Amino acid sequence: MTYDLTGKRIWVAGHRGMVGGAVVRRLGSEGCKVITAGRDVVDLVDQKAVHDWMKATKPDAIVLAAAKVGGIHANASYPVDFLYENLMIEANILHAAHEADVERLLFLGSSCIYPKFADQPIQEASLLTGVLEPTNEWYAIAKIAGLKLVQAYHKQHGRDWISAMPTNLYGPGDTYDLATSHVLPALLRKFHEAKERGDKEVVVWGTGTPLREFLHCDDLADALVFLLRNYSGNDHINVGSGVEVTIKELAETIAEVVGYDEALTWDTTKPDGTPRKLMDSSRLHALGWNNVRDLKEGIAQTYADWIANG
Ligand code: GFB
Repeated sequence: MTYDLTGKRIWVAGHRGMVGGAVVRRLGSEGCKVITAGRDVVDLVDQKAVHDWMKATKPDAIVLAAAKVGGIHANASYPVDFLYENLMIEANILHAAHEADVERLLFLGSSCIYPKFADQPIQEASLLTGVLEPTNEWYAIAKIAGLKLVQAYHKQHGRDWISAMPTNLYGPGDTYDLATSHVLPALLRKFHEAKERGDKEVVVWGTGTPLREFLHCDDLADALVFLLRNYSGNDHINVGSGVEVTIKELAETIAEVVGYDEALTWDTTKPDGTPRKLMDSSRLHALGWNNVRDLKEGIAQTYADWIANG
């Protein structure tokens, strides 16, 4: 299938987030009209507000990038926020989109939907074959419910809606608050501030042994636009980079980019989370997309952006 985006009115839900912002940038060159609405215009947790706004706006397509997201500590500390808010956002938007007859919708999940000990690289078929990683099971359950709801609308109502499951993301517009952020922005900030202050050590969480796969949000946005245009199917699609590093390697690369050359110490009282989550993105590659930037280059671009724009 080819869904022509030209002239389409596309709502990017969550445009103030890192992923939504990247999708808005990417759609800028597609000849479509991008619609955005801040929380002051429509509160996505409020069913009636979403319903009324959707009925009045009637987008042709939606990229559902709105979500309550955060790093390992935030996920483990605020289970209600991660489960409740994400369930409400996705249920409200999907149901209102059905009632407004939205023709295309792309829902975004996360690689943490897969079992903690899934075979690696993780195939789409691993979903629901084992127990989840406890630090983020609340978020994972919400995202699994979201992708199942997309499948349910597809199955029961023939909706041409799809889901993509990205790996760990980074890039411009990320959260740099150390209590809630993911590892990559946290370490950029920690090393940058240590360098500025002349500190002799930086404390990094966990053992440094977990493996993570990282993808730049602008590469993700490119893949999402590709899927919106070219993929129509009931199965969700993994979107990874194939670029896997240990947290120790990541920390060393970030220290190098920032120019911090003092000691790293490991706080093993902090959780490691899942030991490894490398996605198998061969289905995406077979569809025709494989366009990932080098990790160190992406980190350097992200660092420069943060210094320039905060
Ligand atoms: O990025 P992160 O918070 O998310 O942590 P997850 C990745 C790894 O980096 C963990 C370690 O092993 C952390 O212990 N780490 C080291 C740090 N130093 C730091 C630090 O200063 N801050 C943070 N945040 N981590 C999240 C899930 O898991 O991944 C979400 O909780 C979501 O649900 C997201 O799926 C993509 O990869 O462990």
